[in-house]
Amino acid sequence: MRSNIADTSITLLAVDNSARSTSQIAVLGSGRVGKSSILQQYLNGGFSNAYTEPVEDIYPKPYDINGKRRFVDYMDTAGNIYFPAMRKIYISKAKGFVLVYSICDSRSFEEVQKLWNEIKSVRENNLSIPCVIVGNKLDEENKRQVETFAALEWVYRDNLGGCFI
Ligand SMILES: Nc1nc2c(ncn2[C@@H]2O[C@H](COP(=O)(O)OP(=O)(O)OP(=O)(O)O)[C@@H](O)[C@H]2O)c(=O)[nH]1
Ligand SMILES: [Mg+2]
Repeated sequence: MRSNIADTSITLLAVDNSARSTSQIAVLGSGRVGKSSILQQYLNGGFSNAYTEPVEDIYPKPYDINGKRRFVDYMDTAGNIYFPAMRKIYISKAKGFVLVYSICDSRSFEEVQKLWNEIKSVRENNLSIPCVIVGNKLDEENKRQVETFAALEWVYRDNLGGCFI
């Protein structure tokens, strides 16, 4: 996971030639699939089993690229989107996406496909938008509802990057 999110960040910084020094990566997906946990693990190196209430939060992370300090704002979003208008803003503005589903929740897999379709319908040049699909809760194999093959087949067909964690 670590390398996939990091790769996404580097890619989007490399293509961002604007004067702004901040780019946004939106982490989207259904409620309780593990978006906040993944971000905490990536940014702080830790994981807690405690569930925290869904909040919309911004985590800036600095990167030194060619001697210049650039920031990536990781946007943690609420899965049970109470604010559809916020989702529309993320979808229209983010430079990159991490779309998360749980392998134990087939509806969450349908949701990431809907999200990607929405991104494609709103954004031009969507093939150049860095987007990583994450199948989370791999440790819950006994409750699996989404077959690895189904996810890989979709990711391959839609030219997306992916990982299972
Ligand atoms: N077994 C297992 N549990 C996980 C994993 N990742 C997260 N969880 C648990 O799943 C629950 C939900 O995780 P969150 O990270 O809060 O999920 P979220 O997607 O941010 O949820 P919302 O903020 O409601 O949208 C928590 O109890 C986590 O501890 C995982 O890989 N495996
Ligand atoms: Mg959360």
